[in-house]
Amino acid sequence: MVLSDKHRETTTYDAILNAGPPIDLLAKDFVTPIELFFVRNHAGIPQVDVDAFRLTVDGKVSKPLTLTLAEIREKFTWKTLVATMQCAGNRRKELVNYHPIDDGLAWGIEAIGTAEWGGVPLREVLEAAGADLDALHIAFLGLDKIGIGDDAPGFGGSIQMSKALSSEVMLVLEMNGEPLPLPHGGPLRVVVPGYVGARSVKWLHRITVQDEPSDNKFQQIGYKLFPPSISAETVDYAQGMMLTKLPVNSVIVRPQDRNLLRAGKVVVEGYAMSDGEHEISWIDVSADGGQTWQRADFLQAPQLWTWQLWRTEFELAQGQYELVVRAWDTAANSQPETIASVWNFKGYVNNAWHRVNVTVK
Ligand SMILES: Nc1nc2c(c(=O)[nH]1)N[C@H]1C(S)=C(S)[C@@H](COP(=O)(O)O)O[C@H]1N2
Ligand SMILES: [Mo]
Repeated sequence: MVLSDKHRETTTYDAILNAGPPIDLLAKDFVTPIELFFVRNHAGIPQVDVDAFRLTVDGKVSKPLTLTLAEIREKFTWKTLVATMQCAGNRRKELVNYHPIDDGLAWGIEAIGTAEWGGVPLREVLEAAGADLDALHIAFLGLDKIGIGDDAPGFGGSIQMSKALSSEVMLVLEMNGEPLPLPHGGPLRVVVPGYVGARSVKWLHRITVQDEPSDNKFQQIGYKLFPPSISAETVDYAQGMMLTKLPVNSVIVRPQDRNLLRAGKVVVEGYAMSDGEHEISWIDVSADGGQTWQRADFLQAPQLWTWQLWRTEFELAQGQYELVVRAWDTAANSQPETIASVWNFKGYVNNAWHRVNVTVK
């Protein structure tokens, strides 16, 4: 794990852990090893007593539930799903370089990882609680304390009922075949494939069926998108767009910006990701700043809910090169060309064409 000073903040509880893998090791494997999987926390990691732990399911339900971890395992259908998790702040650094952003972590391209998640469908738990399926939202609450004092609220967020009932949304107890590690929300988290990472609430202990989105500050203020014209001074948070699905994105992982390369065959590789509901269908790579393009090869068959790893080669003579990548998904969604058109003062969901400048000697 690489911890920069920027990624260390402190509360009265403990240091806030935020970390990502070294880029050399990013997206080398289709399933990310746990030690290379980014961690994004807004507060200290809570110490959870697994024996005393109970998940509460309440709100618009006919049979409110309090479940132990063992009951969650036993009462519902166990399944595994390989899915990519990506922070809404991934690639924020490029936005910051274009125009300053006060808030959030200046992530490079490393706030993304893919795991095999083990757990049970959220839908079955909602059905067991007799959830009113006409209710509009499902709210999640974590055990971590945002702020100081025992009455400080946990990190929370919500998704629409229609997404909550989809088979890919899971209550997760295992990651890559191991008990869910504490930094990733152990013993229990929700995983909402295709959505910004913030909806995959960690240290989950309460699920509430309700008609309004969560009133948690990470739903009402954080993780809202605004057009480039809105600033911290002019913002009315009530007008913001709550982030849900991630837009199509693609990133050059190797070589890295400002790398010095040997003339001849240059391998370019990276990842691409859509909203998960659509597979990536085409990845275009340029070595001349976007004037000419060639199609990259996929390193595995496209699949739903995961990233697409890709690679291509160029024959490059001495000189300066701007490598660029852009992708499409099967619904013909693609990426905007410029950072200017996606810049937003919170620094979310940057999916502009990704550019890397290299020197070939
Ligand atoms: N309880 C809780 N859940 C949380 C967070 C948090 O700070 N507290 N961070 C969210 C954000 S912003 C992201 S991107 C993902 C990151 O999951 P990971 O740390 O397992 O990669 O967790 C989400 N769930
Ligand atoms: Mo995030």
